[in-house]
Amino acid sequence: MTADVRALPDTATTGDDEGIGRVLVIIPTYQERENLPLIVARVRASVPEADILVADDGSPDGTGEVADQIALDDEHVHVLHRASKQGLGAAYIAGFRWGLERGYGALVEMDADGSHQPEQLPTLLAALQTADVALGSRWVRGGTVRNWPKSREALSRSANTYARVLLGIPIRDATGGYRAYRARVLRSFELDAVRSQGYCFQIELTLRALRSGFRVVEVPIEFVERQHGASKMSRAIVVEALWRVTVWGVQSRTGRLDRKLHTESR
Ligand SMILES: Nc1nc2c(ncn2[C@@H]2O[C@H](COP(=O)(O)OP(=O)(O)OP(=O)(O)O)[C@@H](O)[C@H]2O)c(=O)[nH]1
Ligand SMILES: [Mg+2]
Repeated sequence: MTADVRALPDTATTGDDEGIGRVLVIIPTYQERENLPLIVARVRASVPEADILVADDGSPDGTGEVADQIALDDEHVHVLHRASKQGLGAAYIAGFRWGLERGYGALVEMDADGSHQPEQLPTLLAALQTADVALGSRWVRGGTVRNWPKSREALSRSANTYARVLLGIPIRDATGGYRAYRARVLRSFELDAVRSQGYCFQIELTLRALRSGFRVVEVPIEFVERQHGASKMSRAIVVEALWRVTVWGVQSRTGRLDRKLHTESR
């Protein structure tokens, strides 16, 4: 199911490629005032035809207003304001809906903090020529992390090993948040049924895509630790991932997982 796609031709640089349609890069933000203008400028330079949707959860530091200001001067930039902090997963679900309603062919997840380098986006999009989901991966050959403390690396590696073994998925980095989906993948999901947040949100979407038979590939990326602002990572996010993966692991062994993924919200 996984593949090394480094050799693929770089055909998605326009963001409006015939094969994948219009590209929407969704950037969820909470307290990213300093980072946002930098990341938007880098995305615009790297994939000029792509559109950007900033999904801000009422950041008290005024990130939403910074986004509005950028959008005023650039028709490729859009802003989705949500009243309060509701978590990364909820922000992405709202962003996916926004993009699907407007007919984008590819939807990209990207953090605002610079960890996901926009310069690597053409490679990620190129992978969608032959795949339904392209996961930016730190833990395949060629993937790296820069400036990450050993403790974070250990946490990420062990969480991924746990998910891979328990869920039986052939993915080295299922928790990463730099990824591109073909619209048809997200359209096929019952987005209301997706409840998880943080890392678990990424694992859940990976699992759903695989269980639905979509082609998921991993593309090596260099992940760079944030330089400005504070992490929203918390113990609760790690505990949620551990708990849900354990439950899904048990359910997949007893044949109940697909029913559960389908009916989680009911
Ligand atoms: N809209 C919205 N965005 C969020 C929320 N929580 C986090 N984010 C954004 O999601 C992205 C990832 O969050 P980070 O705090 O960088 O989390 P992380 O990358 O797991 O942690 P670090 O590696 O320590 O940076 C950033 O762009 C955040 O601003 C939320 O509740 N709502
Ligand atoms: Mg981050």
